[in-house]
Amino acid sequence: MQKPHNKISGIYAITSNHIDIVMIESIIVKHNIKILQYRHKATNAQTRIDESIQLQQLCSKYHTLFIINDDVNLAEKIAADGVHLGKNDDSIQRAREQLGRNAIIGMSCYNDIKLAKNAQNQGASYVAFGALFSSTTKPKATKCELDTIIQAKQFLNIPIVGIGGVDFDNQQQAFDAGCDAVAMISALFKT
Ligand code: TZP
Ligand code: MG
Repeated sequence: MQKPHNKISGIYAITSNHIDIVMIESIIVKHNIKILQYRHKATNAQTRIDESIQLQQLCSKYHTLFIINDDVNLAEKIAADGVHLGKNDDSIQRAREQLGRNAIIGMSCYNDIKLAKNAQNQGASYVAFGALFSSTTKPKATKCELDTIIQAKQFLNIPIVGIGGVDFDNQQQAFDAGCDAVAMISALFKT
């Protein structure tokens, strides 16, 4: 089994739909971001390639892990550090075959401990639970109680990422429950 990655800690930055490289760079520096995910729900294929290459270069400058949301083919194409999968995306096994043993593969587990157990068994590098708090970015996201994190922590040995409405005021509650990292979109990018 791979060793848990020590860069999956602290604030896990996820891009909003508007990519501003100068602003993202200042956030990486200010918050010592060790992992950044490119999440873009609307852009066309070429823009996704162009933006992800720019972000990849930025992340390598700061030794920040660079993860692509949903799209295993894009992650492979630009040689990102990994991919983040949800329930409608490729399987962990499929992503692992395509990206190789060193790729970071994250899995959304919503509020489902069984899903997290399976993800760990299938070789996920980390799991994400959420939404921990109410999220303006994804208002219809499944709600996940902090107690689910406390329970999940007892048997997971891969890092746990908390997501959904996490900001600088409530992040400590997520860390206290057992999150290794907290993912933020609006708290970082929507000022
Ligand atoms: N999954 C659950 S909530 C969410 C995702 C992708 C959005 C998180 O964004 P924000 O702005 O940090 O609540
Ligand atoms: Mg997804």
